[in-house]
Amino acid sequence: MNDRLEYFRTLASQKLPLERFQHTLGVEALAVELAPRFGVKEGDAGLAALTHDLAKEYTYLEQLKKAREWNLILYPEDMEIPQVIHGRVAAYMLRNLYAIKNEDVLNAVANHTLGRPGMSPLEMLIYSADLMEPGRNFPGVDKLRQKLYHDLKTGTLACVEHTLYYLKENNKPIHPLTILTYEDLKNGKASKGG
Ligand code: DGI
Ligand code: FE
Ligand code: FE
Repeated sequence: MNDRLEYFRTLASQKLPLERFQHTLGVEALAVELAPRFGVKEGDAGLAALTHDLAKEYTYLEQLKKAREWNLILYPEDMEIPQVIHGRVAAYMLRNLYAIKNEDVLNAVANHTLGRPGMSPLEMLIYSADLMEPGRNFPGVDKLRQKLYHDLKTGTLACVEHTLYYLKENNKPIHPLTILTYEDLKNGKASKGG
């Protein structure tokens, strides 16, 4: 397992620009630190964190081309907001090119940008750690961190609320999955929540 983590850490360092690689290490550190608190295996948290942004080595055009080829387009908005599909592209590659079989890890990678209704603890952990890893620095990030340390589901809901607020403030289109994720967490229906 450690060999595998080392393999994907090296892969990320080779494929991603330095800043994106450092972000990846930040997500790994936070996700692995918090994993035991939420009953998540540290190895799964580390693997999902290290691989979540691997498809960012490709341009949006390349990501869209792969997503179309691999039937990963689920909503018309996926084409209109191309920055949201790199998780699904990475998960497809991890499954088919890198032989990762852990469905929970693959789901955590695929859904790290938009979430989905019924996220597992690992999916919520990666979604949240992505937004608040130590390298992230925006107003309110410490409050989000406090909430996540206290409770996985509340912390994840706060992350979705932050994203919705940011998107509305900046007049950005909101992806339907962002809304579905928000409503699901708000209604407390997330499966196996922390
Ligand atoms: O890949 P990262 O930069 O680490 O973070 P991410 O995968 O969570 O998000 C990638 C981008 O997607 C980020 O700029 C926020 C954006 N995003 C997430 N949800 C939505 C969204 N953009 C729009 N327009 N609508 C959404 O619902
Ligand atoms: Fe991402
Ligand atoms: Fe990320």
